[in-house]
Amino acid sequence: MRLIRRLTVAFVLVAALSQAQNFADIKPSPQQVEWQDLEFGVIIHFGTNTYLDREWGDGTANPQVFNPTEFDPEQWMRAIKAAGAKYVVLVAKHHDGFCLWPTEQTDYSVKRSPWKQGRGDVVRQVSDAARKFGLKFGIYLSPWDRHEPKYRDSAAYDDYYIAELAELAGNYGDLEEFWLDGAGSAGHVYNFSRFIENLRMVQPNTLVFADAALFEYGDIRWAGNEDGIIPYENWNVLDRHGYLRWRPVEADTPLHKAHWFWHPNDEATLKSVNELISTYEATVGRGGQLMLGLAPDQRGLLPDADVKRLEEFGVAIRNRYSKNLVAKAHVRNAANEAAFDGDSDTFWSAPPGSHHAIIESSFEKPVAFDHALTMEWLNDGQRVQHFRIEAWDGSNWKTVVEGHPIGHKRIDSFPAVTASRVRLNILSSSAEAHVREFQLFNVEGKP
Ligand code: FUL
Repeated sequence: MRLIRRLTVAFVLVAALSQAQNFADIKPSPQQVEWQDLEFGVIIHFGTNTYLDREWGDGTANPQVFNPTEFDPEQWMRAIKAAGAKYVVLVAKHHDGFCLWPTEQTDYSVKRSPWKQGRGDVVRQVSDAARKFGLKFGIYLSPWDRHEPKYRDSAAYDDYYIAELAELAGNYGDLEEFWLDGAGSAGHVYNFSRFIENLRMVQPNTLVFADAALFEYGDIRWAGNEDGIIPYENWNVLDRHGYLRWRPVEADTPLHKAHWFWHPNDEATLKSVNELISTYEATVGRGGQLMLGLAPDQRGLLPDADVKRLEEFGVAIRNRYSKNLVAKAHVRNAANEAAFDGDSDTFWSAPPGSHHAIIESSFEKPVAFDHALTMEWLNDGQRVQHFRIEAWDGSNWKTVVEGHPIGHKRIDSFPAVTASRVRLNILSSSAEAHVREFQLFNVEGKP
């Protein structure tokens, strides 16, 4: 009898453990939910490369070249805020191995530079400035290190990297994001699990960014290119050889085409406002995060032209998406209001257990619109799997947009449509849909 009971318990356990995961059951962590709401961050590259017209330093640069004359990270933060970004990731060490903080692990750092007679700490000043401006702060610490002799010995280098990481994770406050970059590392064996276990000991809430192939347990994945575009339908759950994980995407791209670091006479590579708007719409507008690369110059300031462009970009995005016709003019309908109120902190739920639902927004007078913005409440998983935005032409519902994922945010553009009834038709959802926002805009100003 006892044996049978034991066997039954064992069977139930094995059955539970071997149950296949289902995409629809995977949910984000609270930290991922918070991070996805940030939508737009920047990554800052500054170091010996800035002084040597280089992108990838070979690790031989003399630390004496690092000598910013007007270093002022608050100037950076003002421009970052004006652009509308919400978090800042600083490259504390790039592939050349030069450390921007006075680490105890090597001499190859700001300690050997003439800047502040070797007593400066870029990481300290940048993290302080970010927080002063209400921006979250994170770190990039390049695994590939072209200077450190220990790099040739995997185990010794793991210890070195972990010691560097312990300094950064322990001394600069909460880290929103930790960037693991795979560039240059092909063939090198790292103990990534140990890196992250050590990080998590002191920073349990940090989200780890990594290329899906580099570190399988990362919290955020790479978009797969540096062009500022998510070129596919974007779902948050990723299948990695048999296990599923909520892993939202971050798309990194520099403000200057193909340049992460500052270079002399580089004005021509500065992206135009229109290019930045397209980038925004192809990243944030496709449910991902935009990570824009910024590069202070040899003074330690963002160049004036970059500051101006960041401001122009921020103004352009605010102008495009501040006049939401739905919240402004639709006829109030208490049942669906949470999706139409312009407030992304509220959300509308379809009836429990439903797999299909429609919410309609109507207007006293017809409105013209050429962009739609939809947001799904993802805390309980990504549920919408097929939807249409439809406009009433007087006798029929005409499809304006048809798509599959909505996700965190989705921006669709189309030739202007004029209608007094518009609806979000959720054709299929894995469980009842949750809609944070349904918004319409007339961006081009055409009737
Ligand atoms: C890449 C690096 O190789 C680039 O230099 C830059 O740091 C970019 C953000 O990541 O992999």
